[in-house]
Amino acid sequence: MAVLEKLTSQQAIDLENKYGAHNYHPLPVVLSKGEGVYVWDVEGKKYYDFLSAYSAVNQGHCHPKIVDAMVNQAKTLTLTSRAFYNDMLGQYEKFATEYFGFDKLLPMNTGAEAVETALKICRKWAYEVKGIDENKAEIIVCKNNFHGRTTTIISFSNDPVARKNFGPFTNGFIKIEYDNLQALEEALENNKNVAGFMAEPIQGEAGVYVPSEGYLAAAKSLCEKHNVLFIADEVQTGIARTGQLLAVNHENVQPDILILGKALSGGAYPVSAVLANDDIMNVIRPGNHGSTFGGNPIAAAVAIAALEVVKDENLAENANRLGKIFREEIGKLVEETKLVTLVRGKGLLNAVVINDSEESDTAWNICMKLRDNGLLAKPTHGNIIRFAPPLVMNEEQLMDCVSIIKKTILEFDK
Ligand code: IF1
Repeated sequence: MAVLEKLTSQQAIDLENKYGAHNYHPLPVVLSKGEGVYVWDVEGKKYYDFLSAYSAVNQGHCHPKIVDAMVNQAKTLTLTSRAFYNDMLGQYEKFATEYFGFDKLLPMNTGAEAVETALKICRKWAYEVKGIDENKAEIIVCKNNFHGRTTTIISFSNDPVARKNFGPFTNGFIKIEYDNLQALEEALENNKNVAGFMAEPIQGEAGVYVPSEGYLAAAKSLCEKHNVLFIADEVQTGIARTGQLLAVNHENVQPDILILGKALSGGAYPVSAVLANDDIMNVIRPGNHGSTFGGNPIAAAVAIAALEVVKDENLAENANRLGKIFREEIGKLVEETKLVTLVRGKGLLNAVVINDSEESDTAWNICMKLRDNGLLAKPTHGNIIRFAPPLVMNEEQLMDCVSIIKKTILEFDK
């Protein structure tokens, strides 16, 4: 028997169930091909992808320019480790730092690793530059955050499912209400040991929670006033998803530390990064931090191509324009049916709230029907459905999707 054979959907699901850890509860659809805004299941049914691998596939599935960069580099040199130099990393670092406007970049692979990296840089800066006593530094984070799944990161999560029985946890974090400037001001004023404030510009996992206008800019100036680093986790909101290159750009904020992942590679390869200026990044010296794969030549080639696609194809502009149309159209649906209470979001990161309890299975059932009708989306928190298609979508495709969503939800309302 060949190791790899063509499977039916049920066979693929059965294999994962039997041989894989049960750390996910996927929507039952088995995908085997992707192109642009579309994916196909193993039986050949075509779907619009409205998750984009949680915003990793902003540039669309299997973007030819990104795939070519990956394949060409894979045939030339894949990995050297950082024990030696490679001829791609420096070019990528120059390109990406100029692209985002920072002095330096530290390459990692996954979002969680980049968050960990940012926290370590922030702490070291606190001791060596700000002058906080060793082991006393605190970092302010927000309630209902999602920054990944490592032990330190779940230490400041308040999701019981993500935390339960994974303790003991890492100290040194202060949790405040999101979108609450007074809470931030109090946390900063009462404590000389605060090193940083880390936030998602839009809370993704919390259900695409967009903070009040001006929140990020005001939070940044409060941080400046208290000599505290403003750390933006743009792993999900970055790379054109919200209608600007970065979500902080909506408020003209330059973070002290920027965290990127997901779409930094167009979903082709795990690539993440932390960016900062020299006064901060220079606290990191040989031996302090690293990763076998971080900064490898394939990652460098893929990330350059992925970032070029974002500019070449005006993805931020497109996300901004289509996002407005999407919220306007779904807004009409909110008027039409009691089943949907609201639509919120920015650019093409949007969510609708279903008028039912978090324990109900209504949103799940709607997603199953959307699947049957050729559109893939996933519920979060039981009653919220996230809608985040690849940013290469055009208006005609978007209107097609809007009509699938409307039709499906109105069927439910009968
Ligand atoms: C999963 C959510 C999205 C993130 C931010 C860091 C990371 C993430 C702001 C870690 C990851 C993911 C991971 C994914 C679900 C997902 C997610 F629903 F949890 F919130 F995107 F909406 N910072 N987000 O959103 O990045 O280590 O995963 O590369 O399956 O857990 P990672």
